[in-house]
Amino acid sequence: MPTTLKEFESVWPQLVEALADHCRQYKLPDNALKWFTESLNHNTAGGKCNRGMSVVDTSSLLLNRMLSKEEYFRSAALGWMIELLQAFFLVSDDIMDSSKTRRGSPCWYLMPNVGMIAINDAFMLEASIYVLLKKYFREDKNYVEIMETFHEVTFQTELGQNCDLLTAPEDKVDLTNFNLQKHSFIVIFKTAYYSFYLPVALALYFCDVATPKNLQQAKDILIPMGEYFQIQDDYLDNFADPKTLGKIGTDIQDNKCSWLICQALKVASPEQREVLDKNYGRKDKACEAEVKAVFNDLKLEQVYQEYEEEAVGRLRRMIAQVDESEGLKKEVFEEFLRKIYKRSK
Ligand code: DMA
Ligand code: MG
Ligand code: MG
Ligand code: MG
Repeated sequence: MPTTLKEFESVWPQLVEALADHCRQYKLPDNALKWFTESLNHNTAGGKCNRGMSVVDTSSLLLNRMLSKEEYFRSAALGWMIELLQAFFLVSDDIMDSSKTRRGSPCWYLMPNVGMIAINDAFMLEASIYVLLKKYFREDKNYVEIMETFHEVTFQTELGQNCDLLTAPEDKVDLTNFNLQKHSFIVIFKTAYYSFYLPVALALYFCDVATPKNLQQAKDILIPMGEYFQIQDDYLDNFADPKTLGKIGTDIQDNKCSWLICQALKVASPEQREVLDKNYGRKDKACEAEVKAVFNDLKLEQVYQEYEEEAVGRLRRMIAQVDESEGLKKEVFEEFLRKIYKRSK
């Protein structure tokens, strides 16, 4: 039985308490302690927790049994460390993307009295990972491997964010810079490693069954799956209801090399191309509406649905071919795919 959000969330207050205790040993002033716990709660809790919960579920599948109370806590703690990493990325991403809302609330940097303190809060969310990792995994034989995995995946994500921002200059719109190959690199690095590969890699280490071969097998499926997930994110940025999605799309105004613009460029007529050239990447609602109209005329919603069926078919065939002799299970991947197929948020 997969874990429930409720059960997973029940671990969180203990981790906040552990982090608060860590600060108390420094005699951190009360107002700073309160600020930190508010940032932890606002930015880390309240999401779907798919990444975090999948550490628990993958561990249970790999061990082929229910987890003991202690195993549940420790695997969930690892899961929450991914959620902290995600919180760190999202707080910074929303500043860099000038986003307005996240999980149905104002972005952290737009909350009363926060502003650019959010930058330091993001750093503290990241640093919290290593405080918790040391507290709960210092004696684990895979402590260093787990820590190195967090470090490497963090660097990969930052490379992806860097390419995402460099292909989206605010002052120079040049759609000839965009293509699906660049898009693929950006999304694999900014999203797939930390969202898909990391939870399974951590579960393999947690269960002490990681080998170079099964880590590679996991990567071979989870990276394309993460690419599909970010293409969904790009699609939802334009086509989802912000109320359901919990965030207002910014990709058109931000001049992003999104999957939708890459598709549009492949099929636009010269007239449509002119509209895109004139209106994409402008910080202006009316320009954004012009671009959205072209996206609709090009039936990108349908193009996306065809892509989704093709991508999911390909992923299912890859999963069917997984060699389970190295300890991995097809179910691990099936479960990931089940959670994201046709998602609306
Ligand atoms: C997401 O890119 C990547 C990271 C590392 C947060 P994005 O800006 O498309 O995400 P969102 O749509 O959630 O702002
Ligand atoms: Mg963003
Ligand atoms: Mg971004
Ligand atoms: Mg997005």
